[in-house]
Amino acid sequence: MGREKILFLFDIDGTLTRSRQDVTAKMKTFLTELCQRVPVGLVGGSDLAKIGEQMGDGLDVVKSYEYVFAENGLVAYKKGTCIGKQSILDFMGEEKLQTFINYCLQYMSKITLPVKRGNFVEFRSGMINICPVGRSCSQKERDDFCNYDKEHKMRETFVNDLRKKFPDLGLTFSIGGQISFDCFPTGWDKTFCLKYIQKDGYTKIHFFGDKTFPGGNDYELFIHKDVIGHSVTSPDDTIEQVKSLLAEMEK
Ligand code: M1P
Repeated sequence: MGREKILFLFDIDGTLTRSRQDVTAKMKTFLTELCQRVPVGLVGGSDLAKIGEQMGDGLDVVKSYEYVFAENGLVAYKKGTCIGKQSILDFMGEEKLQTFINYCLQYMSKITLPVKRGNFVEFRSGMINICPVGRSCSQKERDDFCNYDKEHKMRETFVNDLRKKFPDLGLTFSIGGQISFDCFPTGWDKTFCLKYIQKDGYTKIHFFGDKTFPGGNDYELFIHKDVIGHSVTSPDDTIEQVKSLLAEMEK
């Protein structure tokens, strides 16, 4: 690998794990071995608690990788230490925030779905996650909503409505997972994590993500000029692509 300073950066849902599922033993072993060869970073849309739960380390996940970026990097850790945290509350202010949340709750109160559960608005540090079916749904209800949404475009319609209703709030709406969408200030997408990484002088940043298409929450980072983007189709595909890349680099 010569004098290159290389970082491998991974999206989580759909890339290292199945959507909102726990990491497999196979992937965990693979990542542990990879970390011994190159610095590894994680960049997920979820909050830190969910990332820790999925990756099997709880909140200690921040100590297992060179970087852990939760909420797209709006909550950032390097070698186990918090190096940055953004606040959507500071960005929007209470009044605008409440107007926005109230509107979303009102909108969701008017739609009928096959099932509705609880936890429709999740307020995070740097973003708000809106979930029409409710985050407390079961795995089966999650999968059912995901299929229902493919047909009925509930989230797409909701997001289009929000774009029209709130053109001046400076928010971006991103459908990154199966049942919800994220709302965050424009520019606070996954490229946000680069402001921490770039300080550390990497000459090559390889990023692996599954939602690399326009509108997907990996897109902006995937196409960023300072990043070599790799589009994957599943956790197994990620392992195969990383293996090929390592073999290529070691030639
Ligand atoms: O990491 C992708 C997304 O994962 C979850 O989405 P969902 O619950 O809809 O499958 C959420 O944590 C979301 O914020 C995140 O972007």
